[in-house]
Amino acid sequence: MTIVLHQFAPMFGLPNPSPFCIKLETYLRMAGLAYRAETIKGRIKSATGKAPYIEIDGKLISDSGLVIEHLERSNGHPVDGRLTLAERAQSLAFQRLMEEHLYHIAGFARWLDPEHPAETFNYAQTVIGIKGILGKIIPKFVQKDVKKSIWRQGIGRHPTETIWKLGIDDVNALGHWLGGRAWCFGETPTVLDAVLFSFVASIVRTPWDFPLKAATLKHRNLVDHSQRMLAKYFPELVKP
Ligand SMILES: N[C@@H](CCC(=O)N[C@@H](CS)C(=O)NCC(=O)O)C(=O)O
Repeated sequence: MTIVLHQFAPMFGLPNPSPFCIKLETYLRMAGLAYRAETIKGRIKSATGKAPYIEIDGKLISDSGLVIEHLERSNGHPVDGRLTLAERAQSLAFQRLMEEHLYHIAGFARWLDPEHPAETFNYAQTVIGIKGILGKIIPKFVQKDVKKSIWRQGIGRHPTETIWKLGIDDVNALGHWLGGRAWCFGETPTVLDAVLFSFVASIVRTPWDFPLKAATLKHRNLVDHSQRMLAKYFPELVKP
């Protein structure tokens, strides 16, 4: 069984600019599953048109959560198997908070932060990876598209300070919930640790300042947790 993980190229000293890609690659390392990572170039070939996706036994599976569910089931639940039903419920609720809510505010910071037009344009240009004249036009279109999707979701209809507040509320909830624990549940990291790491690291490693980042940095426990996860699962990215 060979797993091929299709994801974007690394950025900001992190395994990936996408929290969903960081989550899945972290999971593969947690579960000790051998895989080969391939960088997506051009159109995303998954059924959903989104990344990450994996290729396994000639089959494509997309959506980080569904991929993890599949791999947990086929490998004897190596990562989340020990969680109680109540812990699984908490894990799912916090994953949804980050992936379906905080994601849009973190995306607003990366693609649209009104205080950082040059940095966000640069980010778009780098992620899209198109050079020359098209590299000046296409990032603008993609930024407009991100704006439209955050608007459709509803968060994008608020004034900027309300958008930041909504994300800060999420991060405060995460920080207070983790408290002084090293990991989300018990003695070893689980899938929720992978998701928490992917979001906290994505926010604090974005190399410009915005209110959501400042609020996240105030939660020393969240920052330390993401450093512990990076050191444990991506030691090659930790500077000596
Ligand atoms: N629920 C999906 C979300 C994946 C997702 O939104 N990926 C983004 C990158 S962070 C993407 O591929 N966007 C490209 C697009 O929408 O065209 C998962 O967990 O994999």
